[in-house]
Amino acid sequence: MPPLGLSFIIGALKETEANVDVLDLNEFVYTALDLEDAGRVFARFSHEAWDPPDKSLEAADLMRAIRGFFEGSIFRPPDVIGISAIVNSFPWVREPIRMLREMFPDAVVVIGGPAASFRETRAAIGSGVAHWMVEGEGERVMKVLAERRPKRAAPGEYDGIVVFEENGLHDAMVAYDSRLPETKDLPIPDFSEFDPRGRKYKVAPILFSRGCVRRCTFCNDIKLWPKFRAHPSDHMTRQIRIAIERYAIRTFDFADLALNANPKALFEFASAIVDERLDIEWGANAIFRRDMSAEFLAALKKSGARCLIIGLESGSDRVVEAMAKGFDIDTAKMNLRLIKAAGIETHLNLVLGYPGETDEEFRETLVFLSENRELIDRISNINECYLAPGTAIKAKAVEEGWDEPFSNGRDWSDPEGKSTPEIRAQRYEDAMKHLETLAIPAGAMLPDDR
Ligand code: B12
Ligand code: SF4
Repeated sequence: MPPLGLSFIIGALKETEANVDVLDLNEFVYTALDLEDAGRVFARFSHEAWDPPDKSLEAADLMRAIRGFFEGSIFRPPDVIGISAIVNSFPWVREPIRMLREMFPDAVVVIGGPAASFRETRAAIGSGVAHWMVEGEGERVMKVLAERRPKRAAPGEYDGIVVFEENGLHDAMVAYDSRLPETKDLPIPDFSEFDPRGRKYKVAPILFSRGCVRRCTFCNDIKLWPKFRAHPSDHMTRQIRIAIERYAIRTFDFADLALNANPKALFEFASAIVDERLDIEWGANAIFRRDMSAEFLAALKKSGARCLIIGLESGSDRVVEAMAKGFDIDTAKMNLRLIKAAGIETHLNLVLGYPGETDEEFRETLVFLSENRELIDRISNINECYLAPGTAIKAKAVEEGWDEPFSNGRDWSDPEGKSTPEIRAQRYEDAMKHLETLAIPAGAMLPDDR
């Protein structure tokens, strides 16, 4: 799938005078690593694949290959270099950025994406890497930086964006868009630089809404998209038409955090897909909610819904309440029954070892899976609870002294010793065995599964 975030940025930059060139380092690295099946790496449960590159020969070889890739693909010195990085990949981007700065000392270097969006990861990236780190949505900020090309700016308002200096970051300014554009003013994501037709893309990412209406304690996605807003239906159907007509793609993965966060808007969009006879198939993340009706789900099915991926996280009412999930277990069961009855697959996410989760509460999750086996098609994600930067639970852990602000978020133990790294590893193993016994597939669906 071509990357959606970058495609939005490209769409925005193409509204300016800028000439835009795109290098897909992700794709290059997977090809250079000669992974037989790169897709399976994405499906891995462990973080190992993303651990910092060490000084091994493989890492040095890879960096040499990346330099060769830059030398063979950049034909005009860029004025501005934008890099998109997630938290997991920041250790991998420092060295390629150092190379780019050496090759193009006059260029303004900007990092955006989740890695630049949290104070903790900005500190980990450190000084001397980028001139700018951009928090959150980057369409308008990147337009301003590409048009004005400043290496620094005085803290405060700069051409409609907010810029500030951060303690410890010497030569990097932080910027964010304080007046996020209405969705109707956002560009249509531009996939043309990724040439989806020339490659073997079968599925396109698509986005109906930004943000979420819930505030789960372990979630940092809401920090990336603080304000919930849905795209107008005609914006969406136009995008779908482009994907069908230009790239012959009819299968879509919604990148929304919760596609049904605004059911009324989603009902209208689903109806527009049907009215315009778009004939597509799609999957999306969703939330459990009391007001999910059979009629609503029938409309989603008719518009091409294949699966809904929902964060159940736990089978215990106390634990989901502590997580501030915004539903109870009875609602989850009722929703699963209706979704299956509508002919839509149900995929669930689980979080094991939330702070304070007892053995008994963990067993409630296993019992939930057994009792509702027929209503569950897949467990998409199953993870030991990770204290991510920017989350309410991480802030609590730091305040109460059972985790460090810049820790890896994986080695913590709660104050009562109910959740420790060992207990979580054991729960993970037990849950995986349980899923195997129940013959519930675990792991995200891959393009080949479609
Ligand atoms: C869809 C999705 C995927 C899809 C991507 C499909 C595609 N081809 O686009 C798939 C399934 C492939 C995927 C894979 C992975 N994902 Co993912 N994914 C998402 C999800 C749900 C939405 C991303 C998205 O499309 N957003 C829509 C666009 C518009 O937003 P955006 O990408 O954030 O881009 C905006 C800003 O970040 C910013 N921006 C981005 N780049 C740049 C660059 C510059 C220069 C500037 C100025 C701004 C800027 O502007 C953009 C436009 O507003 C997010 C959750 C989330 N809240 O974002 C997780 C998320 C990004 N994924 C995550 C992870 C961990 C992964 C994997 C590592 C999983 C794994 N174990 O393999 C892989 C890594 C893939 C990779 N190599 O980068 C994490 C990253 C953790 C973090 N906090 O950084 C997230 C945040 C989910 C989470 N909370 O755990 N993912
Ligand atoms: S429902 Fe999902 S996206 Fe929304 S706050 Fe909770 S975990 Fe985050």
